[in-house]
Amino acid sequence: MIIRRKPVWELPESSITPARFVLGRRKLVAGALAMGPLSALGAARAAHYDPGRPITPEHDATTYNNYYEFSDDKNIWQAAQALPQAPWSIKFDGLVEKPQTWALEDLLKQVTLEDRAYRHRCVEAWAMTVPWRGFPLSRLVALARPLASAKYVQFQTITNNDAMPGLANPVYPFPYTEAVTIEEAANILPFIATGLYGKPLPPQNGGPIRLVLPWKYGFKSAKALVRVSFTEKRPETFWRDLNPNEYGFWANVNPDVPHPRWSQAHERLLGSGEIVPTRIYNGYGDQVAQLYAGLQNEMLFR
Ligand SMILES: Nc1nc2c(c(=O)[nH]1)N[C@H]1C(S)=C(S)[C@@H](COP(=O)(O)O)O[C@H]1N2
Ligand SMILES: [Mo]
Repeated sequence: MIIRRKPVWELPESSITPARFVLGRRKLVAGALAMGPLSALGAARAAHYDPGRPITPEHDATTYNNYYEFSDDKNIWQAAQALPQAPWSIKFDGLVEKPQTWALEDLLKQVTLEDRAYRHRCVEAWAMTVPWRGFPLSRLVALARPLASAKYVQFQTITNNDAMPGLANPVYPFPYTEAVTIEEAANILPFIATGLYGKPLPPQNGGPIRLVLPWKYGFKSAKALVRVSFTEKRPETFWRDLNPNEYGFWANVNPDVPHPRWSQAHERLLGSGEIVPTRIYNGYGDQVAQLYAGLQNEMLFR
């Protein structure tokens, strides 16, 4: 039996399904919040949802990072401080009504920030639970105004050769890109983060703006976004380009589908070091499993 549970972060607007990316959604959300008991709390609602695990200590989440533009080492947080966080702009292009480039501060005037604590599961079998601040990806897509022909949303990371020494490594197909389907982008879970632990998103975690897809392996959550493109064809993505046998397009978390070189059954929590069982869709199946109905012939879990 499938029991429908409340979305994991228990915000009132989560009952609104953004089936269409319309700008009116912002008003709807504002209206729903105004009626709800949390309206006065604004962006400081972190306590109102329960990721079901302790929040990872901030020190661990901000000093143990994957960011190959800097290095394939986890210890990049100091080097990442060299990446200028402003001025920052984001380009929307491809199958859109009109290509646009937004200054980040102008884009942020168009959104309502909220806090969401999400579990994050790296494909390497470590995990963290962090309080992001940001806004739904569906809102960003609405601002980009895609055409009806757009089937995929592609995300591209900055390439700053002065600040990012890892870009010189010819092994990797930079720029780092990732993508989701337009249906995935319309789901309530995907998030665009601009903050972490109530602070601006630090450069090592993808500041000033990144993607967060909590039901997928962490590599899908591209950092330091400078371009969002809409396409009809499935775009190539960084890790899949590097090794399509090990890293696919869908990359949904599943403990029963091992990586070719290791098990995905368990994960190690940053901070405590505790080893806990991994859950299908990283425990977010109630929100996202229906996105994959009829796609069982695809490599959904790698
Ligand atoms: N641009 C870019 N984005 C990236 C990566 C990267 O190397 N470059 N690594 C990914 C991987 S593998 C993970 S697990 C997460 C790590 O995010 P964190 O460092 O904030 O924990 O970022 C993802 N986004
Ligand atoms: Mo990862």
